Amino acid sequence: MRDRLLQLLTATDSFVSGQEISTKLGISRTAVWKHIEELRKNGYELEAVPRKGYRLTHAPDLASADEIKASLHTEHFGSSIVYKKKVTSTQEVAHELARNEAEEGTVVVAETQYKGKGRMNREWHSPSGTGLWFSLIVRPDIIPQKAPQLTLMTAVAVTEGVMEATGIQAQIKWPNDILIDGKKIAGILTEMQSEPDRVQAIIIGIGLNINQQVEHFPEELLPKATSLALENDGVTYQRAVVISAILKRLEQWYLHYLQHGFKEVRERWESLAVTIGRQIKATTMKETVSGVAEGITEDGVLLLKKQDGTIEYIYSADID
Ligand code: BTX
Repeated sequence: MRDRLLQLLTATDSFVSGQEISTKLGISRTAVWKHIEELRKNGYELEAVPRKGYRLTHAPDLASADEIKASLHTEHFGSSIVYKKKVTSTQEVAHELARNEAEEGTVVVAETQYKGKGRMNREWHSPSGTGLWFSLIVRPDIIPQKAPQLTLMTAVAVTEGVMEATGIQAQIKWPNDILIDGKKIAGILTEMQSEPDRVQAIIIGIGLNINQQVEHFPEELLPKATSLALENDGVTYQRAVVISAILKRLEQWYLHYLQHGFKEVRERWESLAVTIGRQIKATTMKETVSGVAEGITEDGVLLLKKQDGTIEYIYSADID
């Protein structure tokens, strides 16, 4: 009910009458008033004028299920949202839900993670109430070898979602970093539950720095990380609006991918990637290779053209 009430109030800058809310939500005028009071207790500011109704003047930055649903325009991504104040990692919660038959499109979102993880068990810094730390469960009918394509698809959707919600130009750095002016704004971690020849679930984890100010970052991250607010002169964003834009893009690309395959995802990825066409250094587990990034393969493998003209296939590496 609260998400539908919020939807009505946020859809306009002017007043919505108590009668209209009562009719649209199918509840009594007294119930409307109680829900409005509930919103106020949660930090919403509303102007109430007799015979005109209610007008929303301030919304707090909450990323709970109700707030997200109020701005969400998807068919089924986010139709089930599990919201937690504090978790080890949203990946862990989502894995557990996926093992217990959670439906495709289920989202786990947390205000903070105390064991947020990146690739290869690196730490993902997830300070409370500032960014978006969330995991999405999908169940594509694909073979496990194709799962990395979904990481690239996610990078496209996050980049587009950020640009749509904020107007800030973001770019992708292979394989899964989202950057603004060379600094990391988001990371993606995709993990899989599978049988030998079939994917059961893919858990797409996304960490996106939104409202952190300088003091929220550990010193060692400051030179290489940023937040949307820092890129916007410190002015903050509504996290629910940003996650809604990302989930919408994710759903659109995912349906497109299932129907038409990876081709257009790959083309879009290459057009958003800062890496492609540039001289780079790829540090893999066993060596460092330099060359020009030519593009990616169908499986998301980076093609590096070395000085002698040969092509090196980079499966996993850190790029400078
Ligand atoms: P990654 O291995 O590419 O990046 C991890 C590295 O990024 C760290 O070693 C550190 O240098 C840097 N880093 C850590 N925290 C931040 C941050 N907040 N902003 C910018 N840079 C940072 C990327 O791994 C994948 C991250 C996925 C995080 C999401 S959050 C929701 C879900 N739950 C979970 O535990 N992980 C995912």
